[in-house]
Formats: sequence, structure tokens, C-alpha cells
Amino acid sequence: ERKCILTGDWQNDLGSNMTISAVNGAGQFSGLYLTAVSATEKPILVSPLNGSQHVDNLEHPTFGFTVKWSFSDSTTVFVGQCFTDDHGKETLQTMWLLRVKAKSMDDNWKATTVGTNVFTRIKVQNM
Ligand code: B9F
Repeated sequence: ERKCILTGDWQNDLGSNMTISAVNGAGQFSGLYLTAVSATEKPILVSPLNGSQHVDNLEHPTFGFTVKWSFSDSTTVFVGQCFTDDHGKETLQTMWLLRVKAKSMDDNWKATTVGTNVFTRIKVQNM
């Protein structure tokens, strides 16, 4: 079965896009994330991501990355696994935790939300 290296352009079920630049030999990578949703009046900005994937066994590797939102005080971490189907189509099955900044520790209990996202590889045309 085909190997899965995360380098490239991906889009999730919400329409968010991310670009992961080269994965190094240790499996570490960085990239850019553009969320399609934000639930805030503030304009959405491209935000940096940093993570790592297993490269010792490239069949269905697990990975994790952090997005530090450029336009808010919040942070999202994603964990997931890359699967390749019989036609070579890759999907990233992920879960995320979104931490918003609580005004005080009394609000800590409601500061983290959880969800799932599925990413598929996209072709980005050169301009
Ligand atoms: O909208 C989030 C945010 C946090 C505080 C003000 C704005 C930042 C963007 C999060 C995007 C999430 C989704 N996009 C995606 O691709 S990360 C997980 C999902 N997957 C709105 C107001 C308060 C909290 C959220 Fe905020």
C-alpha cells in the first residue's frame, strides 16, 4: 500500500485549507492553516501550524499538529492518522481540541471544545 507523507495541500469537511511544507527526517513539519469558519467578527487570517508524524512506518502513520490562530487568543491541536484506500486516495482522519482564552479560572471548565475533521488532498493550481 502507498506511503503517506503529509507534505502538500489539504482541505477538510468544513472547507478549511492547509498547506504542509516538507516533512524532515525526524517527521517534524510546519505549515499554514486557513480556516473556513471562525464564529467571530474578526477577519480570518492564515495561521501557522507545527507538528510531527511517524516516519518509521509510513503505512497509515499517526501525527499531531498545533495551530496557533493569528487572529485570536485561541489554539487548536489536531491528532490523526493518514489512510490510503485501494485507489491511492489519502484521507486524514483527525480529532481536534480548541482552547479559547478563559477570562478567569472560573471559566476554565468551558474553555475547551472537541470535534472531528476529515481532510483530503487537493490540487492547487499554480498562478
Ligand atoms: O474561531 C476560533 C476562535 C477562537 C476564539 C475566537 C475565534 C478560531 C478558529 C477555529 C477554527 C476551528 C475549526 N476550523 C477547522 O478547520 S479549529 C477546529 C475546526 N476545524 C469562536 C468564538 C469563540 C470560539 C470559537 Fe473563537
